[in-house]
Amino acid sequence: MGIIRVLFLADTHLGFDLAFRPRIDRRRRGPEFFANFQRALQPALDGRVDCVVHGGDLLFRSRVPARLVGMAFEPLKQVADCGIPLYLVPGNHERSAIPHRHLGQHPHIHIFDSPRTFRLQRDNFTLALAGFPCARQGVRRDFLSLVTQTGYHRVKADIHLLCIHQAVEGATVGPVGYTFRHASDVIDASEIPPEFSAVLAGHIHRHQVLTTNLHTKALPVPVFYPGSIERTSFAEKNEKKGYLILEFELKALKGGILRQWQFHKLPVRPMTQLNLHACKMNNAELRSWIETRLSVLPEDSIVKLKIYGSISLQAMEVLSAAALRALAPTTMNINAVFVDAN
Ligand SMILES: [Mn+2]
Repeated sequence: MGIIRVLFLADTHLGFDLAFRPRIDRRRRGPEFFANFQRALQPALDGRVDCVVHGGDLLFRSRVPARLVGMAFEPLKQVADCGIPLYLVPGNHERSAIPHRHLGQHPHIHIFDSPRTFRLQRDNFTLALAGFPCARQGVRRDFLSLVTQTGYHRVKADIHLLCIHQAVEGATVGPVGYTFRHASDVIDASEIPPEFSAVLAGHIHRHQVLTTNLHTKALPVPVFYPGSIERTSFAEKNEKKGYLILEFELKALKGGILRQWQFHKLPVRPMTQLNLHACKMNNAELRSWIETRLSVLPEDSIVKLKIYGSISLQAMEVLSAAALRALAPTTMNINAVFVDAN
């Protein structure tokens, strides 16, 4: 009967390191987020999917200039102009509501501004997308009530999807793989109603697919996290980044099933952390230590310089933000963190 393709991206954090009136001249990471955003939407612009879901955190924070919101909606409107509907879940960084909402006004852009279900009707299939804006407190307690409020059970469709911006138990983050478990802000995965074919979730920045609960028992519904489109912190420094395309197959009698899915990688810049024990070094030694370490890194690296020990005022001639920028190639980003500063 046919295939339905859904492009799913999330956590674009547009506005991250983007200065409209920069006071200092340095490489900004902001344009890289926009570039990956555009790349992720390309399959939709090429007409290779039936709809796009954005899992939330479109923007990097809630108080933003209207200009940024306009820039963020621009590529989404290009997609919508092709007749491909777009569904957006407001995330926690949007404080669960999209700022300057009117800038995203478009007949094919649909925002889960409250628990609701959107219906996508095509010649040979009906897709129902249920969702609710990020619940910032007590989602474990309220999950089933929020899902019921979407009214999904009253919508007849071949495929039902649940779109959220939350942590689901079993999801992992960080360099040592911290696992979300039983906290009040974590969804109990066994509560997901089996009528859904998949959960499309934003919020967790590491790409992952949850298919079992914490006791390795199969989940009623798989939970898909595409992850963020760029690395937003050093906790993500080893993570690949990208977006998902999910394919659902329509069967004549049984409705739809998830047929396959694919993670599509996006380019990211290398991230490196350097640990500097600075207290016994004079300025010449500090400078030479940093120059030597930077010289072996890829030129477009994002570098965190972690500095241990107490730092003399004099050493700041080498370790100030401006001095470090002068030591690094202009293609790098370098930031110092003073571990023992008081
Ligand atoms: Mn996020």
